[in-house]
Formats: sequence, structure tokens, C-alpha cells
Amino acid sequence: MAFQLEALPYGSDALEPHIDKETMEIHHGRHHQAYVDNLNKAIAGTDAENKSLEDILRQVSNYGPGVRNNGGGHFNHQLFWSVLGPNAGGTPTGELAEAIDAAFGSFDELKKKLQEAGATRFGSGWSWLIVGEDGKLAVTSTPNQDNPLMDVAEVKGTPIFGIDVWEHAYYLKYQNKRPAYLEAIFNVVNWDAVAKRYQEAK
Ligand code: MN3
Repeated sequence: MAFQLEALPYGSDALEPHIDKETMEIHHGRHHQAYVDNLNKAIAGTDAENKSLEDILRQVSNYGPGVRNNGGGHFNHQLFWSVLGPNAGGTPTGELAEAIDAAFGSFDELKKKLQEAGATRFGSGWSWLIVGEDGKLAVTSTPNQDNPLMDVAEVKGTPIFGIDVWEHAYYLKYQNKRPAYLEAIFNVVNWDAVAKRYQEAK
């Protein structure tokens, strides 16, 4: 079964003014589509054709860079679209909020750590909130299209929220001001979707 690009779960203008329509159209329709197309090319004729994306990533060191870069790219963007949304922002509630307070002291401290991880990632990559192998929440960052599911990741765990800090995610609106993008994106985080991922991961 070849992997496929799913439609965005909201309109491409739904995250305006924080993330602009043109960025969303190019990011989803061209960048994410290219990861899907190139992943399918990279796994053609290999045993990865019969595996789930998560299983491929957990053993990604068995495959070449085409699978690592494009498999990561497909997974990361699927997660990214799912944890953003219109009429979102605010702060987490319930069990996720309690776990955030336990791990970081407060939501503001978590936000600061995610922003720092994104701002200090040199070049392209991701800032992540993960459920670590110890079951606790942690913030980490990965280069390129790597992610914490991968066996090659420095810090492993299940990502429940991630921020794309590739320039293609923000350059049209924010140019070189990555920290401004890292502030604005918190207006469009769907914390209910993150909480659902937390329940599944812990
Ligand atoms: Mn991207």
C-alpha cells in the first residue's frame, strides 16, 4: 500500500492571521506531497512497503536516507496538521495540564522550552513535546525530518506535539524572524488533539 497525502482537516486559510494561507497551501500541497511521493519511491520493492509508518521509523536505521528523510517528513507533517486548528490556542486542561505542571512547573515554562528548542535548532528541524520512555513529558528537538520515534534519535519517545521550524513553515510571513513564528503558533494549537495523543501515548 502506497502512502497518501490526506486533505488538511481545515481550510488553508483557517489559521490566518497567525499562519497565512499561501504558506499552508505550499507547505501541505507541495512540501508534504513531495515527502509522500518520495517516501513511496524510496520504499518501492523493499519490506517497508508492508509496514506501518511508525514501524518503519522505529527501525529507520535499517533503511537509506530516502526513507529516513521522507518517512520522517510524512509522519511529522501529519502530526503537525492534526495538532493545529482554528478557534484553538489557550492552554491545555485536564490530565495533560496536570502532567505539564508536574514535568515543567507550569504551562508557561513548557511554552518557553518549546520555543527555545525551536529557536536554537540550527538550520532545519523540529521542536517536540514527547512522552519519554519513562512515561514523563519532555521537550526535545531533532534535525531535518528526524523525530523522537526513530531509533537514531538522541532522545526517544512518542511525540504528541511538534513545531516545524523549517523556513518553509514561516518564511513568507515571518522571514528570518523565527521567534515571532514560535510565538504566533501558540494561537493555533489544538490542545484537545494534543491531549488525545497524550492519552494514547502514556
Ligand atoms: Mn514542513
